[in-house]
Amino acid sequence: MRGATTPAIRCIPKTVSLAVPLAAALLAGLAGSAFAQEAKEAPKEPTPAKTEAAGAPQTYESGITNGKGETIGKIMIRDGANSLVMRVTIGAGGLPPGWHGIHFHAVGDCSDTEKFEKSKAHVNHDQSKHGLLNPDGPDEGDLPNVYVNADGSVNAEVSSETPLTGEGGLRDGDGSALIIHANEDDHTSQPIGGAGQRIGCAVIK
Ligand SMILES: [Cu+2]
Repeated sequence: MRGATTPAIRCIPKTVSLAVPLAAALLAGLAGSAFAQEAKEAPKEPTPAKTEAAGAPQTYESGITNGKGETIGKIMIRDGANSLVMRVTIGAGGLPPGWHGIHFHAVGDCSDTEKFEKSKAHVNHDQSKHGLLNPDGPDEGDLPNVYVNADGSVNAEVSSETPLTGEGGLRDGDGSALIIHANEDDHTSQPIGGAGQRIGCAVIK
């Protein structure tokens, strides 16, 4: 009997030793799922990073096309902090040196590169007169002139209160276009301050 009992007793630790890793594995599994639960619940608490992301300004970019249909630069539009003012950055090359009128035109179509007439008149032009210096202006398409350097490059930043979204906004159904004119805008005379031909166009949609 002793001979038979001893191996049986010896067997117990072996069984236990097998059961321990199994139990440990189960516990580890439970602990793992508990951690997973905790990780899933953690984002419920507001974090400063999330708050910043929600309030981050929207940035919109679009290429500027010249009269030959070539891309000569880009515009970047960014919502301002109070969403009333937006910032427009223009960077381009290959333009005639000197002052140039730029405006928001009513339709986001730059496909007719010869004249860019598909972009139509200024945004909401019928609601007020053209010109930042006009007592009955400005219209919502008006923007300050930009200066092109001797090498044909331009880097400018302007701001506008024209709404980006909603009816009549720059990004309404048919969009709008930022047009670069051949000449300086006098910001007084009608309809476009003598700014002349349209030589550059960027779709805003
Ligand atoms: Cu114009």
